[in-house]
Amino acid sequence: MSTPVVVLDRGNNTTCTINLHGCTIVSWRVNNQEQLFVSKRSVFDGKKPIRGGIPFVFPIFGGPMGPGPMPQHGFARIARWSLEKGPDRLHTGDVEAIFSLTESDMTRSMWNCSFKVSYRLILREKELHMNVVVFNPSKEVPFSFNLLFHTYFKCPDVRRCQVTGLAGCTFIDKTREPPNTYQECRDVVTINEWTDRIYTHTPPEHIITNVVSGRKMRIQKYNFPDTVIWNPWDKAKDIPDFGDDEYPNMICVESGTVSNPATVMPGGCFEASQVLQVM
Ligand code: TA6
Repeated sequence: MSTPVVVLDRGNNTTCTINLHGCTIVSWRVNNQEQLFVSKRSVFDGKKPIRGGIPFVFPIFGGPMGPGPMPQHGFARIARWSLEKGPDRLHTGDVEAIFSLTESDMTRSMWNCSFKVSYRLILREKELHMNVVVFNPSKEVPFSFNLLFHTYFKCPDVRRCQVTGLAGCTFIDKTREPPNTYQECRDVVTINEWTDRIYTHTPPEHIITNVVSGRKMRIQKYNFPDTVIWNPWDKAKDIPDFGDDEYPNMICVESGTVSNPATVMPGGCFEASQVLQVM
């Protein structure tokens, strides 16, 4: 069964849209130019995570801690979300939609928590605003989780991209065996090899240069303390839903709470947001 597709379109001749499969944003067009990478081998059956766009990683980042049905990067990427509100045009001309995810038989089979995730998107002319609230309805039990926007930005040649805002940050390098911790000594981060790094306690803003049409992409984040940088480089050949020759055309810069899980107390909530802006 294919996942529902939702389109937010600002219209008014400023072809500016986003398309979602489930709650993975699979397309974001600004002035009719696609800003996101989606592999030509990606699967859209709702059973396997989509290879590209902006997958929603929750309640874990990475592999499960032990045996069991919890998939890598959690269940949110393949869960059935509800379209709670919209798409609605706001008085500003922007378009808003709100999606929600609550526990189900599927989630309970993987994670014994009652929860509600509310995911609000606002599409502006050159910006995409993404806000998430995780609510704990329990009266007694807190829970902890990771949450991350696994954003695949499209680019003509990843080797020409530079990412600001990481100088001096500590990062976990997952390409090392075992993964080890280092400090970023470069002013800007570039990609010239397999790169898989969790930068911790990063500043609230990054700029990626040389994305689509040689433009820059600004990322502003709130309450997302970590930033993951990933490009599989030649490892793409080991990823079935990733074309062997596609890796030069994407860079993942992912805002999330990864190195330390977030904790929500009974009756409490966690809120975080990210704004993407084409410069
Ligand atoms: O965010 C980087 C990462 O954790 C990499 O280690 C790589 O596994 C990537 O995510 C893709 O994961 P996926 O489960 O979508 O194949």
